[in-house]
Amino acid sequence: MVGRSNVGKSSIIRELTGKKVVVGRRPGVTRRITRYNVGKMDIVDMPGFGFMSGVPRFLQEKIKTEIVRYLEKNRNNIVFAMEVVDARSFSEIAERWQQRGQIPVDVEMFSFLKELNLRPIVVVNKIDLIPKIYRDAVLDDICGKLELPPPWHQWANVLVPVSAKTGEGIAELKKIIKQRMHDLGMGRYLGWLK
Ligand SMILES: Nc1nc2c(ncn2[C@@H]2O[C@H](COP(=O)(O)OP(=O)(O)OP(=O)(O)O)[C@@H](O)[C@H]2O)c(=O)[nH]1
Ligand SMILES: [Mg+2]
Repeated sequence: MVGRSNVGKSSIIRELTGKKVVVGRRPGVTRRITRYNVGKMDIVDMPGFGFMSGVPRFLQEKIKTEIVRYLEKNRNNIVFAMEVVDARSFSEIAERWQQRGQIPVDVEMFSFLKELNLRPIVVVNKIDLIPKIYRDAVLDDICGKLELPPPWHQWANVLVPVSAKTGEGIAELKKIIKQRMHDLGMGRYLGWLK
């Protein structure tokens, strides 16, 4: 489970597993790579990359390097990755990076996950904060930035809007996870997912 700080990675793990996962209001709550055992598998909660309150910049860089190294080292043992983005702030932050001529860190991470063959699912969290009439536009925009040609509906097995707060979309996310696991012949390891 990767993504910028404060996007709701830990909250989603809590929703999926019912485990007591520490979440928090400020970016930088999860500071270490944390494994939650779910039967024969682990769900791995990563620290967020990008801004973290009270964490100096060099340490933020160090955390990003740590995440990249972990993914490279364990690529053969990772069934798939989930990259969480914040529905409300993703586009604005990405545009700020693009204006500076840089590739947004979450866009870079998405390519990296694909390169490593980790079949990333993009979980667009905090969808509760987007009024219903704007949701398609927001999701199309996120797709475009990730180089998945819109409309977003055609990526329904890659990108899923959810709210860890209201539970909206969690059933769809579970469906995608189940499908992936079945496709890989790993359906018997799904006991943890209700
Ligand atoms: N409105 C809303 N808030 C959410 C949602 N999911 C998480 N939050 C809130 O967002 C904040 C961050 O949640 P976390 O789950 O700790 O986020 P994280 O990505 O694990 O953060 P780090 O560990 O700091 O990288 C908390 O205050 C959550 O309650 C959501 O779907 N909607
Ligand atoms: Mg966390």
